[in-house]
Amino acid sequence: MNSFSPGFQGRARRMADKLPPGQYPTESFPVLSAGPTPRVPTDTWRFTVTSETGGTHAWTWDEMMALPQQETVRDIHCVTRWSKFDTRWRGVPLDAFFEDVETAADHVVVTSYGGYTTNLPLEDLLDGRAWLAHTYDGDPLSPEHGGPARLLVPHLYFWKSAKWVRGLRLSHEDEPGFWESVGYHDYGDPWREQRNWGD
Ligand SMILES: Nc1nc2c(c(=O)[nH]1)N[C@H]1C(S)=C(S)[C@@H](COP(=O)(O)O)O[C@H]1N2
Ligand SMILES: [Mo]
Repeated sequence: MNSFSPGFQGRARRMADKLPPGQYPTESFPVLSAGPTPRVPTDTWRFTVTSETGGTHAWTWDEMMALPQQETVRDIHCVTRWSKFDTRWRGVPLDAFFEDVETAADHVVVTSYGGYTTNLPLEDLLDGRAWLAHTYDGDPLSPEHGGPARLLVPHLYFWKSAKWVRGLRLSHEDEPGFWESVGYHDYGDPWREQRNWGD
C-alpha cells in the first residue's frame, strides 16, 4: 500500500500553494513586539482617521463596534519566515472608516498606542483587503497580539498589521514607518519576497 494516500498529497499540495517563498508553516501563534505591551482600556480607546488637510474623524469603542462587522479567515505571513494558515478574525473592514473622509492622498501612516508606526498605500487598506480586528478565533484579541484592536492586512507581511492600532494619518508623501525606516521593504509583498530595501 502506498504510504501517502491521494488525500494526503492533495492536502500537501494545497498547503504548498498557500506558502509564499522562503516561509514555513506553523501551528503556533508567535508574539512579535518591538516594545512592551500597552494596556489600552476600551472606555478610553479611540480610533482616528486624519486627512492630509488635518481633518479628523474619531470613533469610540462602542461606535466602532456598532459598525458592520465581518468575520474573515486568512493566512498570515511574518517576515521572520513563519506563516500561519486559516487564522479567524472578526472586525470592521477599513472601508467603513473612509465613508465620510474626503482625501486626495495616496499614502497612510498607521499609528499605534505605544508608538509603533507602519506605512501603506491607501488602496491596500480599501476594497475589503484590511480590517480593524478585535476578535481572534472567537475570543477578544489578547493584549500580546494587539488587543483591544489591531490592523489586519493579510496580503502584506505581518509587520504591516499594526497591533494596538490608534489611527491612520493620510499623506501625499510616502513616510516610512518603524521597521521600514531601518531596512524593511517599503511595501512588503510576501509573494514577491519583499523583505528588505532593494528586494
Ligand atoms: N504596535 C505594534 N504592532 C506590530 C508590531 C509591534 O512591534 N508593535 N510588530 C509587528 C510584527 S514585526 C509582526 S510579525 C506582527 C506580530 O503579531 P503577533 O505578535 O500577533 O504575532 O505584529 C506587527 N505589528
Ligand atoms: Mo514580523
